[in-house]
Amino acid sequence: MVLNYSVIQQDKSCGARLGLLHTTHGTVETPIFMPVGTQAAVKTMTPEEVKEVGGRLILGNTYHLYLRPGQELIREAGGLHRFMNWDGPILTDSGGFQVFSLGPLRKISEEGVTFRSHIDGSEHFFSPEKAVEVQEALGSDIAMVFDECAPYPCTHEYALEALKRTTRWARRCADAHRREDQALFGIVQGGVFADLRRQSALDLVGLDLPGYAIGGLSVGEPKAVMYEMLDVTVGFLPPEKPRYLMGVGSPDCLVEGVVRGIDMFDCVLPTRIARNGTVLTHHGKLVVRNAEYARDFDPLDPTCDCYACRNYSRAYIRHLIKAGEVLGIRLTTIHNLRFIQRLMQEIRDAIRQGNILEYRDNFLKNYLQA
Ligand code: PRF
Ligand code: ZN
Repeated sequence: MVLNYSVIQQDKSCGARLGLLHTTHGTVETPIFMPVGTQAAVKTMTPEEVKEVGGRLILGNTYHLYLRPGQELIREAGGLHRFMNWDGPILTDSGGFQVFSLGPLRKISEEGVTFRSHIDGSEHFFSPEKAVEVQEALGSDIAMVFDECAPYPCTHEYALEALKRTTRWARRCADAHRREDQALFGIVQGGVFADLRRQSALDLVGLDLPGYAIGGLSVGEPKAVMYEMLDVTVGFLPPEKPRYLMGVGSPDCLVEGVVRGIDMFDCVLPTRIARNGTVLTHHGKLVVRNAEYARDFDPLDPTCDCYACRNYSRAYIRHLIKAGEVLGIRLTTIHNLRFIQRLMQEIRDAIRQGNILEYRDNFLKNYLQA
């Protein structure tokens, strides 16, 4: 088995668990947050810097890398790890979500999706088989099935059709998948409908894949609805396999996801908000770009151990961002990724010590009061 997951400790009063995920490129502890490197780079960061802030498993995007520079070029480079100089594990998203986000630029059929490139408008066709072929060429440690993420809101009828297609496509992905050093995860869909989440999870579990993601959430629905869907879905997933909540990464959702039994997360949020001058702290978000920080010579977060907080002030970083100096957004990115990685470390420590629910309540009290 290429991917071996083991639960080290299961919390008694909630779904939270500690685990070890063994991949072709090393072992990582779960729950884990995966920084997003859409175009074979975590924006503004070197792999060494990603490691220094605690990043261990990163995400790449099939859609983007297929369009540019193309999977054959990456194969020629010796695979995505070699190409980008990251020797740790990589997970690639299938392109399903990105292609479906293109709106009027795409056309869906049973065979696959025809879409136009957001770069030059050229026409392309993606199918489950193509998504597997591209991910095998990239050589990621974990590949994702090609799924259809239903929009929010949508009807029960639409969500049912999307989930049934997602299951059929998952089977085609599994049949096409050859690489033994790569694990292929399924993706549960079903919109915000409990009966559909149940059906999707049961159908996919029947395919006996090495891990399962929960897709189609955090697409505009209220957080309470997302939490309810997590509770329903996790209940039908096998406890011995890893569970990945796709595209979720706000600090409160990470903590709430973990207590519901999620092991893996990814999100552009920490890196994206960093680039517009917003940083994460235990007391909520801080918009360091704002005028109120012009003469604030404290670090972004006085309790943070990151390179930015050890060396620079809010006033200086605000100045860099206002002046368009790229160092500014590099520093906010380093800080935000470090904040999230420390949060995950605190979460794992709390599970280990048996007080994750207490940790959650205390974290949310501070984080959401702001
Ligand atoms: N499917 C895929 N990638 C995703 C999602 C999904 O539903 C989401 C939804 N939050 C984020 N990324 N393939
Ligand atoms: Zn910091």
